[in-house]
Amino acid sequence: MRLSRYFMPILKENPKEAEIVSHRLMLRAGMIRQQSQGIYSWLPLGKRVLDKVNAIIRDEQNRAGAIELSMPTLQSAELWQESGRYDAYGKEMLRIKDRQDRPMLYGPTNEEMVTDIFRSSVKSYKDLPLNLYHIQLKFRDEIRPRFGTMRSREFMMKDAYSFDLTREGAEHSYNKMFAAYLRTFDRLGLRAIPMRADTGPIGGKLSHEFIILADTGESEVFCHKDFVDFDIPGAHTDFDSVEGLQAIFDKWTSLYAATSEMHDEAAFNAVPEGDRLSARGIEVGHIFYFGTKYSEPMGAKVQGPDGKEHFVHMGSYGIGPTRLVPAIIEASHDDNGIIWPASVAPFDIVVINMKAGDQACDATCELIYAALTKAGKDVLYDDTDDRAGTKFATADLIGVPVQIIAGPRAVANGEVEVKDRKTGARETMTIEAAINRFVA
Ligand code: P5A
Repeated sequence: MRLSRYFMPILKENPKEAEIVSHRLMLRAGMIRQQSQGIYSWLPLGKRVLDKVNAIIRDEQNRAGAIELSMPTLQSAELWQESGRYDAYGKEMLRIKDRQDRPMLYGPTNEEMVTDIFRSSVKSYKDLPLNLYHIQLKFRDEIRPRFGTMRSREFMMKDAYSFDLTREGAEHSYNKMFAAYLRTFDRLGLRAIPMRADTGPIGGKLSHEFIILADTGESEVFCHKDFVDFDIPGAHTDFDSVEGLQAIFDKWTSLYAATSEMHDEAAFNAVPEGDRLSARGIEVGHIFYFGTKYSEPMGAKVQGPDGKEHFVHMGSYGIGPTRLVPAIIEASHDDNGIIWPASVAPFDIVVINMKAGDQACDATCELIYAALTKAGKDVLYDDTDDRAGTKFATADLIGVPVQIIAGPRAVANGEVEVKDRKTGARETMTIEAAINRFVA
């Protein structure tokens, strides 16, 4: 992508409305724009990151055996009247009427709708277990939308829903998502700790929030410090192994970890003082087991091996991609801007032409840009006629992991500089060596 033809509206000044660093940097880097309170557009640079986050989430959902579908954002109130949540959900639900005066709503979550899909076609235990997910916009009319897309009114959610014949089966489904979440957050460069949590309007008794420790987090959390170094399940984890996944779950729940709503002071005080971590955190995921809470009132049942009908045991599993992007920034930035983990960086490499219009600089940058693009890298080429200082500041701000800098003096020697955004380390090398370093 040539920057001169791209759309990346950088802000020079710090936006006044931004209270936390991730919000400030997302606005300054031209990643998002607020359209009305708590409702955002994702501009091209932000969209690239969001797509990469979603690709990792999707990959891990698929690995764990979940199946992707797509459900609408607008839902009929009737379904919610069946489950009893239409009145219970309160003011957070945006209620709308269509032209026939039929009550509709902008979905805050999809337990009812997916249960309706399930009951319309699954009739036998032989079709279980089943886990259906989508990555879709949601709307919650939050009292205090804030911190940009961290807590917005319209936001994206990966929501998965599992169906099993028995409670034991449902626990295995829960453990699959538990392990998939550990892997997902790890691949996003984050350390997320599962903590016992309140189930709120989703319901049920068993739930875990996945929390990233961060001073700007909205949740108050308490846990054993050893979680920070626990091993993440590997890529070859067997998601069909009941014992294997139970062992992962048991290990990751063997020490104290709870959000403030579930906090048990006495149990926490039993943890040796030096091992106690009391901190603030960002909730990036939340998983639930709620048994037959929706299947019973909505009549979602299957025929079991005993020939009788059984209400299915369900769970639901949410991740917030539009919250994860700022959460990653909270965890990875410096005074100059964002430092993206390679897995979600909007571009792999930025090529900086320090003197656009200079024949040798232009030719060198074109050569590198073409070679790296051909090798499958996402390359941003800063071919604008901005000052070199402005270009360096922009490259640092948008946090692309590698900068290849072509200035007249180095280029005259057939060389360029390669800068690592994270460490700031710079190396001068031949043009060929710079290309070869990034062409596998
Ligand atoms: C689980 C999937 C649910 O809604 N039903 C379907 C369950 N869970 S949840 O905890 O309420 O939300 C899941 C995740 O969505 C993100 N999230 C938000 N992100 C940005 N702005 C918001 N206002 C917002 N509300 C929820 C969080 O990552 C949460 O863990």
